[in-house]
Amino acid sequence: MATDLAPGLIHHPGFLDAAARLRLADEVAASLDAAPPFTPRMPRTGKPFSVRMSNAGPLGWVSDRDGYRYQATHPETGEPWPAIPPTALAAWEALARCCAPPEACLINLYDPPARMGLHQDRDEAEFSAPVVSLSLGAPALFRYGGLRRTDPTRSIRLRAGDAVVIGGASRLIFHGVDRLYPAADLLAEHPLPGFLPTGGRCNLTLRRVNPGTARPGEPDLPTS
Ligand code: MD3
Ligand code: FE
Repeated sequence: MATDLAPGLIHHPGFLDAAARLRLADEVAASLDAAPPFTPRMPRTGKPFSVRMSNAGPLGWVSDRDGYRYQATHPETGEPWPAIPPTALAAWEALARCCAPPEACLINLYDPPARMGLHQDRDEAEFSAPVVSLSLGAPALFRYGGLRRTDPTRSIRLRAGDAVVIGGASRLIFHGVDRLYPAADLLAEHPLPGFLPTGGRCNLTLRRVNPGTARPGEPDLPTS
């Protein structure tokens, strides 16, 4: 069922079944009620992203003129982020095979023609833990390459319910989202009441930000 796309980069097509996708969509809707989507901006230039974002968990990823960073509060409401959705937490437990609970769950909202340019995820202080990605809504063309921006790239389609685990030798590869595809099955792929327009996509990434404890079963280290 799972496919190794590259060393450390594992695709689990249909990891979440239809019931789990609906449950996660409801949990994300509740999370976004508490922490409304915001439009991130590029450091220095202030150019807005086409993807809207929110977060759940002790820390959230934000970007504005001052730069990229993780912080404990919503950039507009000043409130702490809500708890990570239970269905996403269960996916981390099943797939991450790692150290400590995730500290951040970044919620990306794609409303066509939103896209995400080729980038590395390197704002974390912990690269030994994997990133776990979950997709809902419309399919997307995901592109990934190597450790250098100019390395050759490959593309795969990510569909609703797919999980991707990004760890090991792939943790710092360049990747992005080139485009969305029309959802073939709105009932199965668009259980996103209220928080995305028809044809939209939602991606959750679960991350460690700070080093956790080395030994399993021990309480996690403080994050601040
Ligand atoms: C490869 N999100 O939030 S998920 C991101 O579909 C991000 O919204 C994309 O890239 C999305 O940073 C892709 C798959 C993914 C996530 C994190 C990675 C691939 C990755 C980190 C390192 C390498
Ligand atoms: Fe990324």
